[in-house]
Amino acid sequence: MRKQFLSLLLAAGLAFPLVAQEGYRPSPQILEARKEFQDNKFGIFIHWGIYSMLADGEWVLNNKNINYEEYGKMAGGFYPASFDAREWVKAIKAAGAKYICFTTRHHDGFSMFDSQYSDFTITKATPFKRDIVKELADACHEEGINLHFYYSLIDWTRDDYVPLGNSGRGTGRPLKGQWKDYYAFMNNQLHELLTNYGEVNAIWFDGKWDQRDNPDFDWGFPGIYSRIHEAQPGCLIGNNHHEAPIAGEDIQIFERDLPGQNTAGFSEGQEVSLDLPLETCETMNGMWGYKITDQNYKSTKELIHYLVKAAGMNANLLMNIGPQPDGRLPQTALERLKEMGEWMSQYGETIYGTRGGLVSPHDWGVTTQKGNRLFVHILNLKDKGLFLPIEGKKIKRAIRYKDQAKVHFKQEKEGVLLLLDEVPTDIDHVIELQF
Ligand code: FHN
Repeated sequence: MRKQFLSLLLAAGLAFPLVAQEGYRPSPQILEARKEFQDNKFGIFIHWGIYSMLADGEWVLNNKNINYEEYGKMAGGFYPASFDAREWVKAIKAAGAKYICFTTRHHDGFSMFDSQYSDFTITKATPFKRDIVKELADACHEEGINLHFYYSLIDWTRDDYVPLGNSGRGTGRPLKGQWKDYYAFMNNQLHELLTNYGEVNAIWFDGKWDQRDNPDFDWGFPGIYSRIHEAQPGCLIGNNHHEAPIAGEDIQIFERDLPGQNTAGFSEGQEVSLDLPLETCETMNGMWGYKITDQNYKSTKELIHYLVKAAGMNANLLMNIGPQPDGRLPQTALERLKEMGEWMSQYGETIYGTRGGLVSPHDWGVTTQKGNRLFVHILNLKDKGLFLPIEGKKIKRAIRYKDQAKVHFKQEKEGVLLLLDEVPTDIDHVIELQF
């Protein structure tokens, strides 16, 4: 099945083998973790930090050229009294998501965990003092939700962030430090994250793209990656660098676009991996971090379509929420989670554990597949008939997934014509074909 899907991608000019991974042999444990990750299909991204107090997104320090010392003082007022990790995790689990990716430290350099390598942390610099990552990790482990840690490569406040790029230039921090110190700092913090919080299923790096002014800069990823695997051999590694994954990376990440698309401009020239799990990340509204004026939430239908399309393109969806400074998830986000959960409780079987299906994505929708079951997700069809170019496979049975009603079909050499009783109007009209 995978072969067929890949050949369709190739035919569409979408997928290529990646040479940058040459020589890398993932361990059996990593291969198993990759499979579990792909089976999980749906995760929730959480961008949260002290920037939520300014309610203008996670880039506010850079965008407003705020002085780094003044920005740092905000930590003294960060007291998210309503934060309840269990409530978050329960709402996310009820949505059908199988993992959470949390920003342990974003570009502002503030650590949402207790770290002996920085004073700019939730436990030392705020009156709240509670280790948010610890509470979230414990809640995830209790609820059986996988845990991924976002970790920024960029730092807009430290003086030893040497690969200085286009961002963070207006924060006024002195640049007098040395790269070796920053590198050691990152490795030390990653070690803390991987040894103090139980099982971590993935580390999600971000920010390599900031080195544009310094294209030959060497981040020393092989060293970072091998230390991660020393600490947790089954921990997956993803790096949102908008380039082909390099040796040691397990997930190919697409930002604000489905694999093979480039509407957001982050995926230019990015070839879709044939070998690696794919993940696409997107915001529920418009911004990653909390922005008070951004009420531009996608509808539940749009979110479900995004998830289904990602699955049909063999990718996971990592859907973002930006919590409020009081520690609550925004009400609209909670409503979307609830409605997605209702849909997933009915249709989850057609998403979890599947891979991109035999029929490549079309305007009308996508297909997902599990063994000899092909799920045809009709998202946008104005007719009662749908032709599927399935050749060389005998269809034994066609049913409407929601009520198991028989669907009439005609099978010819060139493909199968599904004859529906009516023009589909559901969010996702799923037909199951059994071979
Ligand atoms: O700069 C970040 C941004 O704030 C956010 O974290 C996203 C998530 O994919 N990644 C970066 C932009 O590529």
